[in-house]
Amino acid sequence: MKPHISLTQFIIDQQRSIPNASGDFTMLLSDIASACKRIAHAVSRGAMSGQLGSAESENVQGETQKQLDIITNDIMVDALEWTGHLSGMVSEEIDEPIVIPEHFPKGKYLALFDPLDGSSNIDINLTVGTIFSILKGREGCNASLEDFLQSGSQQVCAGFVLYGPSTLMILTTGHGVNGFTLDPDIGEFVLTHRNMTIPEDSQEFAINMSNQRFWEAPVQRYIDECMQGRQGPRGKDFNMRWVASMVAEAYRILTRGGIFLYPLDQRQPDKGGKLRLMYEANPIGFIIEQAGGLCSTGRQRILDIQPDGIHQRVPVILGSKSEVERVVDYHQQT
Ligand code: P6P
Repeated sequence: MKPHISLTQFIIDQQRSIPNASGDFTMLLSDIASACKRIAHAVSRGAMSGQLGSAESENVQGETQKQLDIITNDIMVDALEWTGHLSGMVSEEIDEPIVIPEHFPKGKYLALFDPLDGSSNIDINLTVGTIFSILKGREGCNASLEDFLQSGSQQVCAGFVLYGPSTLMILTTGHGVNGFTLDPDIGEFVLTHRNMTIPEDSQEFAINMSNQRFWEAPVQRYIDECMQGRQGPRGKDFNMRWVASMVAEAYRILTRGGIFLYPLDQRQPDKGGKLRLMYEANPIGFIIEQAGGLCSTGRQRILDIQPDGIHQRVPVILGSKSEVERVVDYHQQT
């Protein structure tokens, strides 16, 4: 049987169709893949590593950090800062943009990442992941804060790596969505999911129901109708999932459709929601759109948002096109 195509071969094949491509992007993706292999190893060690549990510290989000939040952040920074492909980085775990050390060359790209999304699941051995977004920067100089404040539609690449029963990278460079499984026997990500597309219709929703009393009316209406099932206006029964790991929800939706909602919470409307725009909603939204789905705040396409901060939060409604369109329509009716 012909061996699977490796991630590197896949990206180089794409690079060959781009006139005057320097190869920088190919090398940057290879560096990210190497970092994620290291993270997969660290995560797989589980209790044997002695690195589970809280780090007794808080991140910029005011969330208690897990030891592995910090360890995986350091793996990403250590793997990417020296490569000469980046002029700066943003991490969920670090307040300010990460400056490329003086003695390293500054490249043409910017990397933004959540090094361990869903880390509240790490102590209970459920799927977590790394989310990354690549923007164009200014080659040769350290990135300013403003350099990062680009809308999601400016992304040149977005991906996430799932650390689950298998380690799987889901990637888009704006030409569809492909999945690469880490083959532990050879230490390579290999192409296993070509041209992933999301079913337009679905009967599965994902939302944290414990926040129901704080949702706005359009979301209340949508979920209420799903809960009424075939006796209600939708005329069909729905199923519900909630993993509390956005990467796991996104992958499930890529494979069988569905809708994921983390809506505005009326307790803190100015906070914009829980999920972060730059390194959660934008990269996952780019992937979902490239697979034929939609990603909205309910009022606006996520990838159109002009950010005003690197840790800005937004409401997120994403997944199967017809379901997201329905929620957006309900917002327009209010
Ligand atoms: P809750 C993980 O912390 C995360 O950022 C997303 O991955 C996930 O969808 C959400 O928060 C879970 O939030 O409030 O259900 O714990």
